[in-house]
Amino acid sequence: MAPDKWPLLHFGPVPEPDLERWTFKVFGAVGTELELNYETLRSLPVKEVTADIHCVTGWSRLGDRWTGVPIQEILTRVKPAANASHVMAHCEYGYSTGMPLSVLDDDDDVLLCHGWNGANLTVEHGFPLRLFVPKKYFWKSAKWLRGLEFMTQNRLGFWEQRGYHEEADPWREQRYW
Ligand SMILES: Nc1nc2c(c(=O)[nH]1)N[C@H]1C(S)=C(S)[C@@H](COP(=O)(O)O)O[C@H]1N2
Ligand SMILES: [Mo]
Repeated sequence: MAPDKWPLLHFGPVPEPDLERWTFKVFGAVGTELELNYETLRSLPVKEVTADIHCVTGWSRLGDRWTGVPIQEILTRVKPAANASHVMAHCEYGYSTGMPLSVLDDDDDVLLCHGWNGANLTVEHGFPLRLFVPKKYFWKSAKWLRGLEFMTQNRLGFWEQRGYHEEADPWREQRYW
């Protein structure tokens, strides 16, 4: 798929980034809550991952380069509670998506992503920050991420409440339930 053929898919409007006021919060069942501003976020170590993405509606993109803060950088700072089992990603305009902590806690390719193929993500595709979880269908890769909430039990996110499969494993084609 050519770079100009990256479909846009989201519910609601594209937010206008206000980097002066932007914050990213990690809260809930953690040892230490964390709040970062944009500058601090961008000062954290980054990693580049080459990965494929799969949208539940049938399209994929193969081999793009995704840059961002490896999730381990956040997990070691906040120290999830021993009974934390799930994480909810919270975004602008109330979009949310949840996953087991074991899915987020992946030292291979889960990122707080701000770059794509060598440049910043475009706003349409989630700038200033999107969660990137390439092992799952792409609706888990929440755009305009503003927070991660650690939870001691599962809750359903936006698309999960609307019938998308909770586990979303593309290799098992877990699309809807
Ligand atoms: N904040 C937010 N993130 C979102 C969505 C959304 O509606 N809102 N849609 C998801 C879905 S269903 C897909 S397929 C991808 C699409 O990402 P793209 O528009 O960058 O291709 O974003 C995911 N992240
Ligand atoms: Mo999607």
